[in-house]
Amino acid sequence: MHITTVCLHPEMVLDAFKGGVCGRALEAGVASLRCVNPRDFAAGPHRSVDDRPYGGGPGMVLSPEPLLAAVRAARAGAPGGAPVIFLTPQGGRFTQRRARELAAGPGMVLVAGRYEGIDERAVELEADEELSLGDFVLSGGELAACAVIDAVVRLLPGALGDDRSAEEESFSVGLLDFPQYTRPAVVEDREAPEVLLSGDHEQVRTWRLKQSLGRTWARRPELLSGRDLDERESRLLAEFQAEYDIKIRDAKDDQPH
Ligand code: 9D3
Repeated sequence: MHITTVCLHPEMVLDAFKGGVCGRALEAGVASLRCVNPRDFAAGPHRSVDDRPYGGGPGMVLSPEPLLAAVRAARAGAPGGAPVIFLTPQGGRFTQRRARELAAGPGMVLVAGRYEGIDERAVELEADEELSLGDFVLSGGELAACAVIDAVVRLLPGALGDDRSAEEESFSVGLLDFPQYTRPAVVEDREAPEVLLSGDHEQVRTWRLKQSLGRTWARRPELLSGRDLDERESRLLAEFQAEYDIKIRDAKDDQPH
């Protein structure tokens, strides 16, 4: 996979992948990562890449010409069919589904903004798509580009993280993770769940599915609305809900009246 970022702080992106699963995948040649800096395409003695917003207001706006030149250089070096994606707060939400789609393609050009934003004409002329990470404010698109790269590269064949069994994945798609435990068996009077130490793999699988269903119901109920539960899943969730009810009652009993 051929990945190019267009950004004013290439070191932010390159340094983010010096280690870890994705860093190793890049070293192994599973994907390539290059950066194109609009400043290298800026004219004038100051190589300026930003200017004051037309209409007034705070901050600066990324100028269209150096950005367009950088994006076009990046596009020219990318495989045909690699989408040019602008990371902006106005974009559609980046999802695991989009990560899987991108991982199945030949590459991507990720354009990160800075300042108050990007001149809209550059977006209109070159963006195939706009993506956002969510409703919070970053100080630039570089970290958003890093998040997209990380989510995509770990899915590529040959990257560690692509080795999760299909069975394990299908078991819990769309659900929150079950809780994890490791040694020691007791921490400050809190025991690891007995079933996990039992060695009964079928019971462990069932307990984990129940926890995933229960936590999703308790914390992210909207994830269950788009999902049909089979008979076994419904029973496990009902068990979780009954136990959850008892826990809430017990917690209330412990409160001073
Ligand atoms: C939404 C805030 N904007 C109006 C006050 C100003 C502004 C702040 C920060 C405009 C751009 C940015 C930089 N953010 C990104 O480039 C960005 C981003 C984000 O801030 N949150 C979630 N996803 C993304 S993707 C790119």
